[in-house]
Amino acid sequence: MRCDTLWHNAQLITLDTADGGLGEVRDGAIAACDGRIVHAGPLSSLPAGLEVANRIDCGGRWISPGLIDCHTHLVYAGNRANEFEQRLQGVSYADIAKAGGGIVSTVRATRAADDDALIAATLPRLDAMLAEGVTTIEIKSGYGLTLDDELKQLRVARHLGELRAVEVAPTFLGAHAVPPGAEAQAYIDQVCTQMIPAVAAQGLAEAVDVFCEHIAFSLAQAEQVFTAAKAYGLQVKIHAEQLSNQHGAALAARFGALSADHIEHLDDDGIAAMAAAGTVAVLLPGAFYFTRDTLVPPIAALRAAGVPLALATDSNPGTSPLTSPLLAMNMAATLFRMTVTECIAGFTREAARALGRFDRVGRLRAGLDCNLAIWDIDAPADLVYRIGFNPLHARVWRGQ
Ligand code: DI6
Ligand code: FE
Repeated sequence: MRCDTLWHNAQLITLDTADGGLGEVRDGAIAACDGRIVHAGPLSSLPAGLEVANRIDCGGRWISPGLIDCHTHLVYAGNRANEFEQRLQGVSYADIAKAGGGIVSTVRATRAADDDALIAATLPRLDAMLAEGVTTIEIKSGYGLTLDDELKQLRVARHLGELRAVEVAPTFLGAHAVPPGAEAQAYIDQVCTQMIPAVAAQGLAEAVDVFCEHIAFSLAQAEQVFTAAKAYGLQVKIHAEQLSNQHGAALAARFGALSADHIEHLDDDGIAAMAAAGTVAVLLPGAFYFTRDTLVPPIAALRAAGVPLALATDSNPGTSPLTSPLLAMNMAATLFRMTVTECIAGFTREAARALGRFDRVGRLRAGLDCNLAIWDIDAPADLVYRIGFNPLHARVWRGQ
């Protein structure tokens, strides 16, 4: 057997364990062939007679799977620093939204930008993610809110994956906000009868998301969106129970959703429904922090029920202008009391699960894509413990 590259003299965080742990391996090695892992484990168990084209001595550094950010709104124009300043004066996020600011102000800027301008605006954010070891990123539309502008955002998301060595998982979030001048139900009808069919026909998204909230769309409207998405063979996910309990997570579970995200206001019935359906909980500590939320998601109950816990940045201009998965891990530990293992798994194995990619990325295991983050750290906990420090030594995407 031959392999293209062997990374050796490394310590591994494989996340490939039955008990949900980190799967640490001392004196480990990873071998890759044609972009896939062919061996991940102790150097001593490397297949005998392996021919290696390229050997990389990692100097004792730690290797984890490349990080996966499973919930971002990365593609948009403009920024909302002005609203941030208003909020410092005491104006609430909901009040800003009711006054025509909030999401709608980003919609104006995003509609005015062409593909090139959107790419130029987004690349620095994407590069910040890559600099911290991200190798797979979900990107939602939702700042266009017309068919053409939503397609534009999704096209840009796809193009970003061609410009950089990263896999983009595109999600259609037409049901993010009611566009200015529109009526919610008429707009949702348009999302379901025109936008979802067009997005599906062009293959521009693999999933459909909906913001189910009193300032956005109702439970019945979310159900309508899910029904349309399923009819076109798209997966579903939801922004649920962020500001209030609309029972969106239970609805998502009923539709076999990939994930229910935010879920600060989730109740016991919602937890039971998610556990029964295997719906991943995507926790977004950046939004919790930035909006100064005080209701922590029910982590202990989710954990007890066996709901998979993923983490993401929710990178967006309004509630989480965050492009650092490492900082999100620290926030999850500090604000949500998640363990180091949960934080690292949340940005790797569990994030892969939330993107329907559990069998392809997120662990160091033979057969999976060779996506690696190589870290200058003394122990895995350093990734979660430090604030504002980036110990990434190297990043590998599909073996390169
Ligand atoms: N929930 C959020 O926190 C973001 N979107 C959503 O559905 C906010 C997006 C924004 O304010 O621009
Ligand atoms: Fe979001």
